[in-house]
Amino acid sequence: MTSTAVEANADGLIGPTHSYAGLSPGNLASSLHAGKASNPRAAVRQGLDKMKVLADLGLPQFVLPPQERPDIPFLRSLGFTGSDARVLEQAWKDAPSFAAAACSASSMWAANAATVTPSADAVDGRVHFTPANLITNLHRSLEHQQTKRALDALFPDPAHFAVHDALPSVAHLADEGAANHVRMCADHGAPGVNLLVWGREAWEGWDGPYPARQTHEASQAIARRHGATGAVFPRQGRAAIAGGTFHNDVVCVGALDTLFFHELAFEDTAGTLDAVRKAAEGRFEPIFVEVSAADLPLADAISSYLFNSMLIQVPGEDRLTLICPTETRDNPRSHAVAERIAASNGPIGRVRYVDVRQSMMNGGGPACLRLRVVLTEAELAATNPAMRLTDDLYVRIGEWADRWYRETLSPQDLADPALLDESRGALDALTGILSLGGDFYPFQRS
Ligand code: SUG
Repeated sequence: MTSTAVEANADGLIGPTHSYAGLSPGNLASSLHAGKASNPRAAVRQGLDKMKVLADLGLPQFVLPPQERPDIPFLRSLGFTGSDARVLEQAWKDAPSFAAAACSASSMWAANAATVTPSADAVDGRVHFTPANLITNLHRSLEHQQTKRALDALFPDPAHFAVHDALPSVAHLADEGAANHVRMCADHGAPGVNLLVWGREAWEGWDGPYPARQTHEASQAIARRHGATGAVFPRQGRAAIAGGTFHNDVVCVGALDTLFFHELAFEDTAGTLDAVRKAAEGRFEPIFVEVSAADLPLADAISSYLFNSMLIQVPGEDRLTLICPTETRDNPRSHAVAERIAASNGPIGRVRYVDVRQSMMNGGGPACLRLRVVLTEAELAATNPAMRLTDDLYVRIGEWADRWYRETLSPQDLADPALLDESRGALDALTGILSLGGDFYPFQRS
């Protein structure tokens, strides 16, 4: 059955502790910028401006609040005691790597918040969400419980939405969410083909230079628990992971009938395309836009994030728009590919560039910052309106950020107890702005 549906985006609002701590091996940008000073105020503004671009283009846009950082309950669970300031101080002294993880603003990358199955693809006719356990990286493994709380706030009605718990936090079920999921379809409300891309098998020995963050078994478990139809399970290219492709969305993006990807994205390209064609048979004819390594070496694809773009259908336009980071424009090879594709007669008709440089320095492009959620009219009406970006909310969040966020933050500043107070002050004020109630964050409940 086909219904009218739209693609909405929920973006992670960048938190006050945004920093470059070098926490993600295999994410080359994170390693390259480790130790540099960040600008949290510019970062949150860039993310917010990107949300506004999408809202102004006519796509429903939602805001997911940052998580409480530093994560004092996590540090307490490691045996640090005393006042919150003392817990932070001792943790930085005795266990600095854990302290750094506890300070990361990484929940901003909402593509990793969850895997989403739209109601058109779920046997029970509801929208399903599984928050990602993100167990490959310590700092990210701290996100999923609060992510569930945020998704529950945004999608409150169980008649329409099923927000599951994360998969068990074990290496066999390592899951990175929608960053490894591409949905293709004739139109958003029609049943789709869901590519759930994985990097390793749970029981295989993995000997790559960098971690493979998603297991085949995790992807299968998510499809199973969502009652998802039309699933195919391509393997990520081993060479892509070895070259720094820590998520499939670094080398691949899809929308509607179009899959745009780098030659090295899949281990078995022909087999993957064939599986997609078969799954789509009788419903739509997939269009594959493949970029060769000769035209764009993998290293350029990764540093410029051509594929970590948002591929969207602007209401009223026939062809798709690709929303790339400015790094794509600044890389001559990527820029040439992007412009050639837009100038061709293919499915992508326009390229736009957005500045999300602060996030990019940690390996997070425009597509990383958003979670796509296909919603029917009735489902859209059942979302929490207080979390939807309007012109008014855009202004209010901007003023809030100017009041609470620092303009410079070095990794050493993360140990500053004043930052703990500022972050909590900011989040407390934000719960008011987004009408999240007075017990949304752990510090509000203790
Ligand atoms: O998980 N970076 C994130 C970037 C996530 C990008 N998301 C997608 N591709 N969908 C990660 O590696 C770096 C944090 C630091 O080093 O301070 C970080 O977590």
